[in-house]
Amino acid sequence: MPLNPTDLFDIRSLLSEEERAVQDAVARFTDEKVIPIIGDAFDQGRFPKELVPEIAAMGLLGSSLPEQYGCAGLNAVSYGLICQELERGDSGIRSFVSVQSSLCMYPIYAYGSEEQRQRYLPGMAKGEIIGCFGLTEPHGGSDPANMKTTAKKDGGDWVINGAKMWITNGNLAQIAIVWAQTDDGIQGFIVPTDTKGFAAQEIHKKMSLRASVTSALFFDNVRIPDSQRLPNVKGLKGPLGCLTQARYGITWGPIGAAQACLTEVVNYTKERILFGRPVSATQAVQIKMAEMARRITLAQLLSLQLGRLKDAGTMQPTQVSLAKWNNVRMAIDIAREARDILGGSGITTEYCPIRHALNLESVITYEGTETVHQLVVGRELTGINAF
Ligand code: TGC
Ligand code: FAD
Repeated sequence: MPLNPTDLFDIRSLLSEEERAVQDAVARFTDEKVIPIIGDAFDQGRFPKELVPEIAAMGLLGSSLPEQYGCAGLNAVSYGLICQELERGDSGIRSFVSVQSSLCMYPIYAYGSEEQRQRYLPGMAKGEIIGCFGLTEPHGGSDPANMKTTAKKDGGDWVINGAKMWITNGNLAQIAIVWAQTDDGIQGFIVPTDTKGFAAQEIHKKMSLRASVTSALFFDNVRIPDSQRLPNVKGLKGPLGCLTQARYGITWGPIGAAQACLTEVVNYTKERILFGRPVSATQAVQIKMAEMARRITLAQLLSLQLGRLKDAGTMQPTQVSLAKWNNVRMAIDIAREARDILGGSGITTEYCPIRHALNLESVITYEGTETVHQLVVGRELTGINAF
């Protein structure tokens, strides 16, 4: 039996029946609904919002949260597979799901009141309420402790002032999860985006994540009642706890992007005849493709074990950092190499590698830059904080 080129170690055999069913369903969606339109959407700089109802109907929003809130109650490995299959289509589609699930629904579930959970989670699972997550500020996202956005208590209300930068879904969202400095440390707020004083401005001229909405958010005396504050967390561990969820999913996503690039070059080089033989018959190209398969396999094993640790409740943030660093680096290297193997054809969005390579420039920066994750691992090894 020939091996599957994008799963040489048959990682799929390590999945449960339910996990395989989730993977198959999302793979079908990506093949049928995402891949046919995504090159054009990327060219046009357009998030394909028309896909949201089907993404929601498949249970991909907040998929790990309990069924009592209208969610699918899937395990962490299934969430990872969702991210992998969506990002095989495009990082922008995976980003939409990551932000809604891990950065918006998760904090409402983990830090919100029961009333907030009931009010928001079912509508968010249906894709009727879209969220965005405002942590990064214009003066430096790697150091969120140096937050300048403030929330001041005024009677029974809070008044928020400040700005957030690079916010995925910013102009799509009905609610923003906003992290702000208070007299009692950093706290999170659910801000309806139609509140007076709130403004979202889309960021244009992006060369990356073009099929995703990225915005700046502005808060000018935005007044919200205390019932919009997330009551069950204070301090930086609130937003960092959300990032751990999202970063976990991001360790899986780039595997899909890399698989798409490998598939593209395997097919292309069989047909491309140069110097009297297919390019795939040259040693240099075979070594490059073998290297891609090797690195994809290692990344798959890393994410699967991470998922099993997460499902067992023992996953540590340092492990997430190592996997995010490794897997995004793996994918961006593969996408760039695949682009090169396609020659001139590789510079258009007719073929996926350049789109994935450009997208991965964002993925390697957001959710903690590669350097941030290297320093997290370094700190674990040495006990010394070198930030
Ligand atoms: P430190 O001051 O030591 O820790 C503060 C508190 O947080 C706890 N903690 C964590 N909790 C959960 N998960 C983690 N990963 C955690 N890391 C730390 C920690 O235990 C402590 O708790 P307590 O109870 O003692 O107060 O902070 P640190 O030194 O660990 O943090 C430094 C650093 C650089 C690692 C952190 O600031 C950082 O991660 N910076 C990068 C910021 C970042 O990743 N921003 C991402 C913004 S969101 C985004 O990019 C979305 S893109 C989405 C998309 O489109 O897909
Ligand atoms: P900076 O923090 O200014 O970093 C600049 C450089 O300095 C980087 O190379 C970094 O690695 C390096 N550096 C930082 N500290 C150190 C150090 N101690 N030692 C050595 N080098 C260091 N944020 C949100 O809150 N919500 C979102 O939804 C969101 N979506 C995003 C979508 C996109 C497309 C992008 C590009 C970003 C998004 N972000 C979002 C922001 C993202 O998290 C930040 O861009 C990221 O955290 C880095 O922050 P920064 O861009 O300000 O870079």
